[in-house]
Amino acid sequence: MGKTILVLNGPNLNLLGEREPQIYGHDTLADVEAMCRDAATAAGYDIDFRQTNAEHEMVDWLQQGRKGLAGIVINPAAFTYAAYPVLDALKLVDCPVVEVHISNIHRREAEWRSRSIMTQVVTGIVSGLGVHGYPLAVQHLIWRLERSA
Ligand code: CA2
Repeated sequence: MGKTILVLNGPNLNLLGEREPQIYGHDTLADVEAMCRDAATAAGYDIDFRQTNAEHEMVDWLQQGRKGLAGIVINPAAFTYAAYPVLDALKLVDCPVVEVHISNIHRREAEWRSRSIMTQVVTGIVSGLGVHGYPLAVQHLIWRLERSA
């Protein structure tokens, strides 16, 4: 198994830190990338960190990451709720996948936000721990790998 953890971010997360800080906090996506990188490099792993607003690009990245990755962390953002092509692509990967949401999607005002279609195929989910969920997910993937080695 490889030593790279792919961290994928869905639509609008490029604007993290600029809007709705009461829900998503003040950290930017660059801050999140640095947190993931710190968690990974401390254990000898690499991070490949990406964000896209395009569903086809997310599908392409998952297909490319089908084999050889240590793990995937994905915040599908609004793809969470209806992006079946992303769901199908997630089923193709051969590594553990952690779904991350910055907010607690189960206690949001809009009920539809709690219904993730991705949860049925991922290894696990972190939701509501703010941006700290990302490095925690990275650490978990490394912990699993080191334990099974
Ligand atoms: O809590 C999360 O991480 C979400 O996945 C964020 C998504 C939202 O659609 C999910 O329900 C929960 C994206 C939120 C919209 O994008 C923003 C980006 C920056 C600042 C505010 C909103």
